Amino acid sequence: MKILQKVLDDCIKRNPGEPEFHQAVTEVLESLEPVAQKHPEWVAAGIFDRIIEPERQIIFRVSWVDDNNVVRVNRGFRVQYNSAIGPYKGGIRLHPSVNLSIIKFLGFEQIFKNSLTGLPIGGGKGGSDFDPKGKSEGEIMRFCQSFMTELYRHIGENTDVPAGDIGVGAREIGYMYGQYKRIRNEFTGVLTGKGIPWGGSLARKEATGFGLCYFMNAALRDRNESFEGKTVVVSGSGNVAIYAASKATELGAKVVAMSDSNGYVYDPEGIDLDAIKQIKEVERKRIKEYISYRPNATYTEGCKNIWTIPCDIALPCATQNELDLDSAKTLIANGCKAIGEGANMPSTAEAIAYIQESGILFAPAKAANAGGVATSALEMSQNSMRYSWTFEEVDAKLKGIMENIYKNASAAAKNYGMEGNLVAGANIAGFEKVAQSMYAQGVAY
Ligand code: NDP
Ligand code: 2IT
Repeated sequence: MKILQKVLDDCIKRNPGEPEFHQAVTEVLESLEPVAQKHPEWVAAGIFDRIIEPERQIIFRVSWVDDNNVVRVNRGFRVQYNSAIGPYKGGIRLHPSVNLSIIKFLGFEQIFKNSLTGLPIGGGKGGSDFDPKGKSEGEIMRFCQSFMTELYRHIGENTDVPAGDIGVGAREIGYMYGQYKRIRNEFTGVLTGKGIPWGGSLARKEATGFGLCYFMNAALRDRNESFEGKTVVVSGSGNVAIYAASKATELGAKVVAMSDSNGYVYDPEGIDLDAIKQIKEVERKRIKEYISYRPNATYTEGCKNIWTIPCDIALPCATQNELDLDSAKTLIANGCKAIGEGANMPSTAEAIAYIQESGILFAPAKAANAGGVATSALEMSQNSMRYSWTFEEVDAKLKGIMENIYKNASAAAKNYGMEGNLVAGANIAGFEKVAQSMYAQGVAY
């Protein structure tokens, strides 16, 4: 890197102790070096220095009372990263590992992902170190209400529109939406991932997983391949994983393994998704329960070794850095031909370098998992129109968006002489639109 090395060095120095954030920024700036060379006017306008700095970062106290009447305190975050092309948009994550580094890496990636969708949404992310595991329904509700009691003043349908992420699904969005409405006294599309009877979009729940498979299908088609007859391993068993597994199965593949943070199940006859949904969506239990539904399946404690199961296609759909160099080597040695990232930044930088060198298809998160936020933007459109589309209408739009993202990321890679490199292609295609917009809007003196 010639032009952008200093931008990266300064960023790392200025944001100490934020490894996930450094990882995300390093990857993006490395891919953008040829763009900086081609656009000296963007360098002169400080676009690169500005895009890595969040427009606004909000950190707040969330206090709530547990079932034993004990006062508990968590930390809430909302990073409003970039609003050049639309209101800040991105999920809220509830997980004990949440800290500023994680929210910033997610918010930063969201800028480019949202731009890739072709829809008018800026980038943002939020969350808390609250651990939903083992909490009662009442505790979840009181936490979500308290979280929104602070967050409401920073968001709005034209300002910042949060949604779900790890630990946040329709239940949590419901509690947050109720509290927003109570405080503001307005019924507005301020959150997405809402329940269908109160302004949610059909197919939003399925969108990230379905979108991942639509993206992979387009990329496989370009290589005269498809899901038909393939063996697939999906990590995670949450929202993204379940609907990725469902669409992969519908497209003719056999999903043989899924996981949670405790371990993984291997079912050589093909995962029974109704059983997974019952365990995870209805009962909110651990994946090891699966073996009581399927006697021929096995459960292994520890989630990392899921990548030792031979497969044609691997879809990491759990969390960041879940697929490291060793896992990448094992997958490829076992014959894996394609990896599609459903989670955000699930592969380490070393794993990505190895996978790309091997020449197999690698679909990066920013492009491949953009279907969730794209459908959130469709939910915003429907809310603005006070109207709703059918499942089939939303699903068809989602499919078109994912195919377009594949086309645009491939074209950008080719334009810059890196044909087939979807990491560079997605970063460049996502960046260009935001850069043009920031440039056009000028710098405030
Ligand atoms: P869920 O909370 O529904 O599911 C998360 C799954 O990942 C669970 O199986 C969980 O296991 C597992 N998991 C979470 N954290 C860890 C960890 N530290 N180590 C191992 N496993 C873990 O979340 P989603 O399915 O919504 O999100 C999954 C990924 O997809 C995340 O990276 C998220 O950012 C990304 N994503 C989500 C979108 C969405 O629309 N929801 C859109 C685009 C990306 P356990 O139950 O044991 O915690
Ligand atoms: O990472 C993501 O894109 C999401 N969690 C979805 C965000 C959204 O606003 O739907």
